Amino acid sequence: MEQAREWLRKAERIVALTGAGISAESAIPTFRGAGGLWRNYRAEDLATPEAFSRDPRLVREWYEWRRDLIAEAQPNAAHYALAELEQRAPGFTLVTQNVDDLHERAGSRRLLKLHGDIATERCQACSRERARVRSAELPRCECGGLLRPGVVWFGEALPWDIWRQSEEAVARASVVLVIGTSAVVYPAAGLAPAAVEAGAKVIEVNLEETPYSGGVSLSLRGKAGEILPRLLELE
Ligand code: BJW
Ligand code: ZN
Repeated sequence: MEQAREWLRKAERIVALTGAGISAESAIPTFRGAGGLWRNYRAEDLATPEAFSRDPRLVREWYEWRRDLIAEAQPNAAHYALAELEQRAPGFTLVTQNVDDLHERAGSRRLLKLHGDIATERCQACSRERARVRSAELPRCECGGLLRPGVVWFGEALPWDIWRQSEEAVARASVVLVIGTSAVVYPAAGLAPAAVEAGAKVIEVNLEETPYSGGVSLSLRGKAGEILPRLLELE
C-alpha cells in the first residue's frame, strides 16, 4: 500500500481503468460472478445485436430494470476517491467500461466511456441519439427505426475517438490503476497489458484474482470502496 501511494504521489500522468466491480458497492450487479445473472440470462446472451433483433422486448426489459437500479443508486467511496484524484493530479484520465453515470455523479470530469451510456437511446436505422425513453411499447424514432440502448454490444466497435484517446492516455501514463474488472472483455482488457508493456506501474484493485494479477506491479485484494480511500489517504 505504501509503495502504491509513493508511485501515485510521484506520477505525472495517472490513468484509472474501471469496470463493474467499482459500482458493486452501490448495489449495481456486476456481469460475471455471483449475482451476475438476470433471469438465468448471461450478459453474453443479451448484450448483442442478435439478441435485440430476436427479442427486442426482452432485451429492453433487462435494460429498463438496470436503468432503474442505476437511477436509484448513489456513488460510493471508490467513485468519490477517483473524483478527488482528478482534482489532485493534473494529468489524470479516467477510462471506464461502465455504462452507469456514477463516476459523473461523484464529480469525475475527464472521463472516457468505452462502452457508451445506458441512459441514452440510439436509433437502429439513422443512429440519432437521445435520452432514455420510458415506454411499455417498443419506442421508435421519428424515422420509424427501433430505439436501442446507446451502449456497445458484443461484436460492435467501440466509439473510435474515445478508444483512441484511451490508448493514448495509457501509453503516456506512469501509473495505471485497474479497478473492479474481470479483464475478459476486449479490446478494453488490452489496455492494462499495454500499460505494463509501456513500462507503467500497474496497480490492480479487485476482490479476486484476475488474468492481470500475475503481470501487474502490485495487486491489492479487497473492496474498491475500502482500498481506494486508504490508497489516497482520504481516511
Ligand atoms: C470488485 C468488487 C468490489 C466485484 N471491489 N472489485 C475471443 C477472444 C477475444 C475477443 C473476443 C473473442 N470472441 C469475441 C471477442 C470480442 C468480444 C469479447 O471480448 N468477448 C469476450 C467475452 C470473449 N468483444 C467485443 O465484441 C467488443 N467489440 C469488438 O471486439 O469489436 C470488434 C469490431 C471492430 C470493428 C468493427 C466491428 C467490430 C465489444 C465489447 C462490448 C462489451 N459490452 C458489455 C455490455 C455493455 C452494455 C451493457 O452494460 O449492457 O460491456 S459486456 C459487459 O462486460 C460490459 C462490461 O463493460 C464488460 C466488462 O465487464 P467488467 O466491467 O469487467 O465486469 P465483470 O462483471 O466481468 O467483473 C467485475 C469484477 O469486479 C470482477 O473481477 C470482481 O471480482 C470485481 N469486483 N466487486 C473491487 N467491491
Ligand atoms: Zn431514426
